[in-house]
Amino acid sequence: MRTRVGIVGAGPAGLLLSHLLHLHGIDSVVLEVRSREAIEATIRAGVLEQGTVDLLSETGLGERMRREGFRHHGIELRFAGRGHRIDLAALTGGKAITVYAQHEVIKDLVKARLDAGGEIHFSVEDVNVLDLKSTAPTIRFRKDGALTELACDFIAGCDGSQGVCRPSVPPRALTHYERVYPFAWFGILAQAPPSAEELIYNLHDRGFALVSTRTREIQRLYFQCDPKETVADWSDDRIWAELQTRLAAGPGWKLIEGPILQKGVIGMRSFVVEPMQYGRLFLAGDSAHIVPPTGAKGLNLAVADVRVLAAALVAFYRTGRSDLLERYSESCLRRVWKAQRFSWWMTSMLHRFPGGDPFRHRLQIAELDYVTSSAAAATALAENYVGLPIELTGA
Ligand code: RFL
Ligand code: PHB
Repeated sequence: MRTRVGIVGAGPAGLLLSHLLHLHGIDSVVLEVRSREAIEATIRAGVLEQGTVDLLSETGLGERMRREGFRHHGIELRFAGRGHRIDLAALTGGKAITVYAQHEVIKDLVKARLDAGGEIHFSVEDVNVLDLKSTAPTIRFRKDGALTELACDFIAGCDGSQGVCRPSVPPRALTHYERVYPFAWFGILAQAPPSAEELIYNLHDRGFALVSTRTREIQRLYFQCDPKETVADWSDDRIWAELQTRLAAGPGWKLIEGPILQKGVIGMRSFVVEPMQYGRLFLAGDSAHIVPPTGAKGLNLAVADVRVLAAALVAFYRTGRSDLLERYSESCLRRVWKAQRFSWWMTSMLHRFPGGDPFRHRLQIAELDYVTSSAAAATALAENYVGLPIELTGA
């Protein structure tokens, strides 16, 4: 087997890269360890930045998103029992976010690739990336038990935080930056109508809570918990009582409850690897960086990376120039670190840290007070939340 770009991982990064390359006539093959059913059913992100929405729309993937997604022009920051609206659109010249589940984006991408004759191999095993420093890197894998080799010009490592691509780079070639937070998120999907028209990020003495949505019938809610806690520790009644307590905001507001359809505990960490390239292997998305979910940036960063990578590969195949590929890591990392800063800042402002340091808590309240009362501070939050621009220098 031979292709120009071998792509490891059919997450948002890998599938979108394959789609963007196809639109420029560049062939690729995507290899995925899980089944199509599994990737289309995994519950993860929900918030798409304005730039992500624009890119999906411009490349023919926006039809269902426009119909079924929810465009939100603001978010609420709630603390000390009171809500404060951040008017994203007014503060950013009309930009907004769209709430449309990651697995719906995945379904749209898989369908677009398969309809266009694209090659995605699901449920492959034993994936290995080889000869990364040569001009002919190879991916070896098992499909239906048979060992197969895919010869490539380039390999895109889009295999997420637990993939094989990053660990295949000699350790001394990479620098890791990491911060692990002393708390986690407990996430649920509940069958209930929305309790609010916009997302609510809430700080309470008992910890963080987040009200998000999926559809008119299904809501997505999160609350801060101890990383050691498990789903078994939280009965449905206990979950609703905790959420009601944390989100209480006077007599006029109540969280609407309903049957809980899914529960999970999500660890929180910040992680970046530098550089995002080794020879002809390019890392994109979660394989190169992880953000805590408080800023809603992970999927959006994956999209930004592959946009830069696709532009660099298109330039290479059109004109033979490789300078954009050489600058790929540097271009992405500037934006990655800004998203890291924003995600760390949102996380630090909105969570209770174990030990209950009263000084830190006062600072958090002061920060929230400042962000919700100063146009300058609110604008800084808004422009980061809707997404900083993607710089495609020289493309
Ligand atoms: P993915 O989505 O993890 O996809 C990687 C794919 O690679 C496959 N794979 C392999 N394939 C072949 N060979 C191997 N050896 C392989 N090893 C792994 C995997 O099966 C998988 O299909 O990475 P990608 O494409 O980089 O996308 C990143 C995003 O998925 C992630 O950043 C977001 O989900 C993060 N995130 C959010 N991001 C946002 O932008 N907005 C949000 O609102 C948001 N909310 C969230 C989130 C992540 C969450 N969790 C569960 C961590 C909310 C949550 C709860
Ligand atoms: C979600 O809807 O899953 C979601 C929303 C906002 C976040 C993280 C996750 O910050």
